[in-house]
Amino acid sequence: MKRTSTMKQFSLNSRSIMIFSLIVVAAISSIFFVFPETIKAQSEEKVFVTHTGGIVKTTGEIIDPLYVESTMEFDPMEYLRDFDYGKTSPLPDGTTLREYTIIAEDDKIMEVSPGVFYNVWTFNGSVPGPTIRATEGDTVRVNFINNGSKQHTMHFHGIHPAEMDGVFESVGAEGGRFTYEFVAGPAGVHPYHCHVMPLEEHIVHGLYGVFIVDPKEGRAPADEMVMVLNGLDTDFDTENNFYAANTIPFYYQHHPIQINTGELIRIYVVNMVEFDPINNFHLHGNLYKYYPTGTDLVPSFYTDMITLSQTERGIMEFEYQYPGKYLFHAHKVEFSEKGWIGIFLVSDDDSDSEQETPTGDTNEYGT
Ligand SMILES: [Cu+2]
Repeated sequence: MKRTSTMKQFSLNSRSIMIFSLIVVAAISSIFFVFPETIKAQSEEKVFVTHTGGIVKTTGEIIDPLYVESTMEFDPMEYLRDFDYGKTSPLPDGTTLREYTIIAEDDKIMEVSPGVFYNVWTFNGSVPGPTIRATEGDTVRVNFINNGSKQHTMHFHGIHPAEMDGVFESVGAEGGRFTYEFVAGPAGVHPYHCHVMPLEEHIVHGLYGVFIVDPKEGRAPADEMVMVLNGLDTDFDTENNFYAANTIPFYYQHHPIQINTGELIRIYVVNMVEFDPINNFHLHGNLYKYYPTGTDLVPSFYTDMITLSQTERGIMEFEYQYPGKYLFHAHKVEFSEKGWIGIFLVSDDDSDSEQETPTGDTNEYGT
């Protein structure tokens, strides 16, 4: 009796389970039929090749997982020695006009660390924007186009008329234009950045770059580089998650900067880190002459360590006597361990300087 009843019950249960399963399958199929893209987007694991050559798979657990059309690539090695002198033409008074076109956008996605995608706001498609370079006394004309979805401006540090300060004349979204024009000066290294409120938001998303004004008498020939010290708040909690020289954490550690013994190295360094009150720059196996803001031709310090507050900047000059690998990094160890660290690979032989020698994934800092 008991067995028959159990069998009957089992048969009933299995029939109900079967009917229930059919309903569930039919329901899921109909959802897929109605919303096929939704299902696909949620379940499909995307595969990415990162800038370090690694393979990353994601289903969207990280910020902006989709490697969309507007995803941008950035090569810190190319940025390092890339200077934009503008389009030059002579003016009637014998001075030089340098014209630049700068386009702001705020919809790009960038892989800032392997697998971490972040919405960057850019000048000419990169963070930092192009390094604008002129000589003291040149007329700088910047044709600014705002193709972003928010108002933006360009505010240059330096000497210029009030209406060229990029603060009170917000440039409208979706194609707004403004022409900034001023005489380049004083000689030195200056930042430029968007000055629309909330300022912190417009800066930390990446709307900044470097403006170099060369002295009329020039500087001694050197292997010149630009390093923008920046931080990335990828989870929007007003604390930086990553730090870097030129945006990509650890980049110059894995791709050492090749330089030569006995050659003058000149670095234009600008601190654009927000949220943290200070940053610093320590060089190994050497000391450098330091020119704060680059405005004086006589160095103020001979040191291996400078401390920089927001937008503080200067020029470092040094030569290596001995070949080998030398670290440079923030001596605020938290910053170096979160990406602000690099290596100079110093060679005795000029012919080696063309090749990059990645050091692999070893943490050279010894942690
Ligand atoms: Cu802005």
